[in-house]
Amino acid sequence: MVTSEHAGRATARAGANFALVKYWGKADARLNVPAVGSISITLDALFTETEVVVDPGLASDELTLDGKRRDEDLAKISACVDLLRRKAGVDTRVRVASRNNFPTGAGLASSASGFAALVRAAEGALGLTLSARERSIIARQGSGSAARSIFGGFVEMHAGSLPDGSDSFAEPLLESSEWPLEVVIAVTAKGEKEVGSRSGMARSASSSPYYAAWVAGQPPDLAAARAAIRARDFEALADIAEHNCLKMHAAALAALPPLVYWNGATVECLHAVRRLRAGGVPVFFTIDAGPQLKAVCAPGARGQVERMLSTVPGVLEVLTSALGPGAELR
Ligand code: 2P0
Repeated sequence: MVTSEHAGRATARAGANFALVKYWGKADARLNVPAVGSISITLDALFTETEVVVDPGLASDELTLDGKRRDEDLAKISACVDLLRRKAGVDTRVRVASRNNFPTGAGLASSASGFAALVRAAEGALGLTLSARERSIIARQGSGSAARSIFGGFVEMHAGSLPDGSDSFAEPLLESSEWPLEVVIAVTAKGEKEVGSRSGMARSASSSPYYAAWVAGQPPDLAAARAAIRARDFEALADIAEHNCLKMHAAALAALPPLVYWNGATVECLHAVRRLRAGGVPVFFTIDAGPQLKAVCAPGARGQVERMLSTVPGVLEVLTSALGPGAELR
């Protein structure tokens, strides 16, 4: 039953996020429950905007991404909208039109902002009113990191332990205005990555001798990052985030076949950020399942970091962002 006066069509925007304590590995692939919790920041300058139109005339869902039909992604999108259709008690098909204002699928977290915007827009179009926690649980089933983009600022994702995944959701830790860090992203390659996160995680879990150590090390890393964020302790957050990132990549590098997400420029950027930090600039790096380097800056340090990363050979483009809000209707 569609009840809201806005039902039928809604548009939502969600910011990309990246993790400072990473999600890598699943406890339940069917429900997409992560094996570990994670802590992320949501960005304001990199976002997905998605319109969902309920159309009783459609025989199946339709999806366009950046203006092009994406039939290959339709099954995942339909499965996510099905969760909302079930809550609304309807079976009507939808037309989904989604746009990213940043490169898709190159380790810039397009699935995070994509599924968060989809859930928020489909909820509106179907006339539902969900709690933020319900949104996060549904977004997680689309993509684990999307559970975090429901919220703005600093966000913690709980892995949870219940078999139905009902305690596997994200929650806000700190609003962006409470600690306005900024980020500089060094884009070192464009185009879709070779091994997606989903198969990379599965390969790490099944073949990396370091995977068990990675999972076991996560609770203390989460506790340390949570405490650093609550205390606005930049140095403590920098130490734990760099360590956690390198541990995730160590587990991935040791998979069979190996997962090498970095290129030469990624490594040069890593060294550039380390040199800046050693020279007293408040900045640290993190790298996800792709070759882009993300530098997190204390307020005031962004300009210097941006100038430095722009000069690193192999850097194609430098993007900057403040922290931003959670998924919201437009
Ligand atoms: C993260 N990544 O915490 C980690 C670090 C990539 C490296 O979450 O299978 O696209 O859809 O749940 O969310 C990317 O994984 O994976 C990711 P699925 P997702 O940001």
